[in-house]
Formats: sequence, C-alpha cells, structure tokens
Amino acid sequence: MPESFRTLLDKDFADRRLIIVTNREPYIHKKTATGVKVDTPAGGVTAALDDVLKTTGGVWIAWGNGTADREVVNKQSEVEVPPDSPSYSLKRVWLTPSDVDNYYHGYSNRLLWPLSHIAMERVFFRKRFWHAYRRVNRLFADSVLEVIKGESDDLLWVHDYHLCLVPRLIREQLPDITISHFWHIPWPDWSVFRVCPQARELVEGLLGSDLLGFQIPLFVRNFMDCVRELLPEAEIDHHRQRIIYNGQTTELRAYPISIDFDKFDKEASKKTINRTIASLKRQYNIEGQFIGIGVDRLEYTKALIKRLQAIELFFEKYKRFLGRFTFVQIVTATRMKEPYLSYKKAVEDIVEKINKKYRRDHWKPVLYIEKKLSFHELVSFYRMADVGIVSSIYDGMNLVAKEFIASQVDCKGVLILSELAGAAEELDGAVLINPYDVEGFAEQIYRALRMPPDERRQRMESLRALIREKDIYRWITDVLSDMVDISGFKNKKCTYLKDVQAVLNEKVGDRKVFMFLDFDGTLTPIVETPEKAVLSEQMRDTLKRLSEVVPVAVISGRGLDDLRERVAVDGIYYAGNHGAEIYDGENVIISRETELERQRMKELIKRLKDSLGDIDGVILEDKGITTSVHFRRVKVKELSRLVRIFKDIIRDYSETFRVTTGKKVFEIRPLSAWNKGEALQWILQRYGDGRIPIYLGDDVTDEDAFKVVQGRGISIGVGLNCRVDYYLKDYKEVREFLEEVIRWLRR
Ligand code: GDG
Repeated sequence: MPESFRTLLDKDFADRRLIIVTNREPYIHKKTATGVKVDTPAGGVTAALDDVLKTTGGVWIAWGNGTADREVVNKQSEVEVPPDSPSYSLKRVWLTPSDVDNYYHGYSNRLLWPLSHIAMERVFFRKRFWHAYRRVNRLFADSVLEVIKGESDDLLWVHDYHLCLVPRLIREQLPDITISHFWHIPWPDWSVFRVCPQARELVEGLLGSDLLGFQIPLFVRNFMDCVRELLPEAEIDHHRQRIIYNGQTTELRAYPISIDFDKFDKEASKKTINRTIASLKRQYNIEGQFIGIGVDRLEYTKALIKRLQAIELFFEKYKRFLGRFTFVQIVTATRMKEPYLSYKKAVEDIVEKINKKYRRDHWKPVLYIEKKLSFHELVSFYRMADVGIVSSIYDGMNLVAKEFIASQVDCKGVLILSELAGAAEELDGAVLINPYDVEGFAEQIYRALRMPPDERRQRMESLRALIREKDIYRWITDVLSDMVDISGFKNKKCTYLKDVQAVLNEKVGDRKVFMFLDFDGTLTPIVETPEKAVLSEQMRDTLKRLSEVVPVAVISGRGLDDLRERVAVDGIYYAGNHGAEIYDGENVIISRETELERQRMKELIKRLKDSLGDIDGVILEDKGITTSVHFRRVKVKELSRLVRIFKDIIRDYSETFRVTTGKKVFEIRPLSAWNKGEALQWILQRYGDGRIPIYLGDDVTDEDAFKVVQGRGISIGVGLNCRVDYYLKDYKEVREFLEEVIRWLRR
C-alpha cells in the first residue's frame, strides 16, 4: 500500500469507523483433515479492501459460507481477522441453503446478472427468488444495525448487485449515517432494465445511499434515465449528477475500478519469472510459439465462445499461423449451476472441435487450462503472451485487461479488448474489437500479431503509465474521500431558503452586505456547452437594480473578458479564471505572483510548441494565466511520446505550475493563482468596508468561496442542499431571491 494512501487513511479514520458490506467474505474458515484452515482474499479488489480495513480498523460484513465459519465466531457472529495479526472484525451473515439457491443463484445470478449484461435470453425469474432476496438483504441490514447503534460518524460502504436494498433499509433506521454503494457491473439502459419485475424497489433501495458509484459515465447516465422513468417524483440534476428522492440526496459518480499495479509489475519483474515461463512453456509444449492468452471465470458474459470462433476463423484465414500460434485459455469455474454447466460444456466442445480440425504432430491451436492458477503462474502467463484477449459482450470494467498491461514489463504484448467492456473507455492503446463481429475480431488478432515492435512498445508504455497512475489505491482514495466529504457536509445541516426577509433580519440585521455571485448555473441555466450560456434580460435588469443598492461581484471560471461580455452590467466587480483575474471597474488586477509567472508561462508555451509541434492533433490553448494542452485528436501511437515530452518539460516548472489531467487535456495553472475563495477575500478586504459576504454558487469550484464565507456571512447553494448554510432550487429562484434582497435593502 502506498505511503500517501496510508497517511490519508490515518487522518480521516482516526475517529470514525469504516464498515464494508459485501456478499463474499475476505477470509473463509474451512474444515480440513488437519484442522481449521483459512483461505485468504482471492480477488484483487477484496485484497485491496482488506488492506484498507487492516489500516483503518472497522468491520466487514459478509455471508459466512466456509465449512468452519461458525466454529470460530463469537456470539455476535464476529471473528477478528487477519488470523495472524487481527486488526478488524469480520461479521458473518448466515444463509440457509434455500437462501443461497434463491437469493444468490436465483435473484442475483439468474435475474440481475444477465439483465445488467443485456443477456436477455438468460434472464429467468421466480417469485421465490425475490422473496429470498428481500429476506437476505434484510439480514445484512440487521447485521449492520447491530454494529452501528444510533448516531454515528461511521462510513458504510456496500458493494454490488446482491445488496441493492441494504442502503434504503439502513437509511430508514439511521437517517444521518453516510452510505455509499458501488455497482461493479454495467447498469443497463431503461429499455432493458424495465424488464425487471422489481425495478422500482431496486432503484428505491439504492437511492437510500448518499453516494452511488458506477464504473463509467455511461452507467451513471443509464441509471438516471431509469430513475426518471420509474420515479417521476424524484428530482434529477443531470448536470451535477445528483438525485433528490424522498428527502434524500444521492450523488452519482463514475469511479473506474483498477488493480494493484505495483504488485503485478513487481512480480513480472522478478528474476525467477523467466525460469517459470520457460518451465510452463516446456510443460505445456508451447516453446517457440506466438502466444495468445485469455483468463476468465467460466462466464458467458466474457464471450468465450465468440472468442474461440474468432480464433477458428483466424486459423482459417491466416493459415501461415498454423503450428506457430497457440491460444492459451485459462478458466476458473464459479457458480457451477445452470446455465453455467451447459455453458462449460459448450466451451469445451468448441475447444475440442478446433483442436481436432487443426491439430498437427505435437501442436494444438488451443490450450485449455481449467485451474485456479497461483499468482506467480498467472503473471508468468500474462508476461509470456504476445497478445492478451478480452472479448466480453458487456462488462463493468474487466480487471484482466489491466492485469495483462501491468505484467507486460517489456512492452512486447498487445491487448485486444472488447469495446463493450468498461475498460475500453480508458484504455487508449488497446486494439479494440466488437465480439459480435467475428470476422473483424479474427482480423484484429492478425493485426496484433503483425504489429511492429515499436508500435507495440508505444501503445503498451502509454497503457502502463495510465494504470500505474490510476491504480486500485487511487480508486479507493477517490471513493473514500468523497464519502468523507459528504459525511462532513451532512453533519452541517442546511435549510431551504424560504423566508428571505426573516433570514436577512436574523443574519444581517443592521449590518451591510456584499453580494458575490457565480455565473453558470447560478445566474443562467446550465446548458450543453459553455458557449450557449446566455444571461436573460430579466436577470440583467435585476442585477442592475441590485448593484444600485449593494456592491456586487460576479466570480466565474470563465476568462475575464468572456465573463464581462456575457454579464454586461456596469458598476460591478468581475473575477475570471476562477478568481485569478479581477476587474474592479477600472483596472484588471491579477494575483501578484501570477504577473511574474506570465513570463514563465510564455516561455513554457514556446517550449511546448517547439517540442510538440510535429505531433499531429495537439492543440495548445493559451488562456493567458492558464493554458490547456488538448490531445483528443492525437493518434494513439503518438500518445506515449506526447506524454513523455510533456512530462519532461513540465518537470522544470513544477515549482511554478500545477497540472491537472482532464479528459484528453492537460490544464496548466500557476500554483499561486487565486481561487474563487481567495478572490472573494481580496475583493472584500479591499472594497468591503466591513460588509458581510453573501455568496451564491452551484458548483464544486464554488466550495473555496463557501469556505471563506462560513461563519462570517451567508453561503447559498443553487441546487446544492449540502456544503452551504441555505439552498435554493435553481437559477429562477436566484432571481426571486435577489429581488427579495433589493426589497429588504430598500425597506
Ligand atoms: C466484476 C465485474 C469488474 C481469474 N482466473 C484466475 C484468476 N482470475 C482473476 C483475474 C481477475 C479476476 O479473476 C476477474 O476479474 P474481472 O474484472 O474480469 O471480472 P468479474 O469477476 O466478472 O468481476 C467486472 C469487477 O467486478 C471489479 O469491479 O471489473 O467487470 O464483472 O482479477 O486475475 N486469478 C488467479 N488465478 C486464476 O486462475 N490468481
């Protein structure tokens, strides 16, 4: 675990507990001939969450399905883990065989799993599945309630499709607790989800959460569409990705899950790996071959049959690879009930068919290994492969794709990835395929095998840089920090601003005020693209009259000139570029250091232009104080060169500028440039004359300003009902509010 991550955990969890709820448990106690044995965390995600709890302490609640699980727990069904150095409690939920059949194999795996993966033919439903699902979710919720009693700062993190109802069940008992739910698989669109007989109950269950996490933005959008159809009474804010239902606000976010990059990278770099690779090749008789690899649970959504059909077609089309290429398919059998038993049979049949058709002497085209590999063996297979194949018909993320990348330490392998897997959203540099287009798939295998070494290296280097940065610890940090933030803001209650006159009388009284207003979303409605935002004539008129009775400043992320043009009201203050540039009616004031940094920025832009000039598609947007480097149009094979050059140059400026990465854009901004809060403070000190600030804003970038206002003025969120003293619903209410202020000041 990285040190920075440990520090964050120490800080945020010093006086609160983290409670994790999952279907599967991190430690399984099993009876063996020699006594009770403990199986340690299997998957990467479980291992990383286990790492977190080992550091923070807390409780993990899960189904106890080990044969000796009951033997080792106390009266509360808890056991301290890990067994060798206990640091947190594992609390087990007990299920009957009928629960397992109906809740797990039934509702979860025969309805929700295929439905979410749009495998409609496989969707199967019985009423008893639902009854058991409700019962078991209630058991999990009761278990949580035994752990958290009454008011508490604890954070509750529930996982996956087995436990949709838990958030609402907990919320009903503990209105103030902070709950997050992460949905690991795809969320389908409404035309698919409507098939679910309990669609409404499931969505209502999840909306008991404060924070709902999905793998990619598409699933967030799909979820919002389903809520719109199912719960017409819910307020949905698409721009801020927030839903208010039954008085509960739920924030929706995409957090693409990842892997422990360093762990794979280190294992793949070990000296012993070459020996293991050589011995595996000898054992399986694949020496001197081009090697393709697939690692999957025996699972129809991973499209093993389509993949094997593509392999068959590949050999049919490109005969010169007969005897020279072996596809190694590693499978682990899970959920061994129908329809998985039939699927297993179908996969084995097609493997046999291909091998029968093309087998020669000692060579066979498909090597099928049904075995749970050790970590060392798994990494050895990833590293020896020339191509890694992931062909899912739909997938939340797909960690195998990322593991293959992290194990490719010598950058010679190519990742072939289904464009329908969540991972395809991030993994620029993979060769994308559509698993339904078997012919195109076969051609891409050929392309990957023929790809020149330079291109392979470039693609793999940029993929590795991405996963190294966005690893599993970054994923956990992102979710936990948002939970900590939400919990902090929740504890500070805020109210809907209804009686403006009463609030002003109470909070301002005889004192004088200074109005600060954000622009987009506060004075204008939110529109598709920033260019389309227009201030209405009515609002302009209100602002003019307001500025006659009180000093007004408009503070925005837009460039200063753009902002002034759009507002076009004289006699008010303007702050652009998130507060880095201020116009006081006569002069433009720039945060002092920023002026000095202008020269550095010019020099930096020149260096970037000179060095990146020959890469097609790079766009440098010079915004004066800040600069953006857009690379959306840059070819994949050029990306790693671009990133390398950019990072080399920017390193020389690390004491002056900060770089943030957006979607295919680097934003460069002086370290010392003012934010909205600092701009507000500067204006208030200079021109405020002891006035009380009232700040209205709608966005995360307004939070710096809200913080400055806290305790000395009034913070008002537009569409935000947390993080502020009061909230208004939308920009229309902002105008009514400003009219009230004018009336109050003229009273
Ligand atoms: C769900 C979502 C999402 C497999 N065989 C062996 C082995 N494995 C490990 C792999 C990998 C894991 O199993 C499979 O991960 P996936 O991401 O492909 O898939 P799901 O189980 O379907 O998980 C998925 C994930 O949740 C996380 O949110 O990415 O989209 O469907 O880690 O390495 N590991 C070892 N030996 C094997 O033989 N050691």
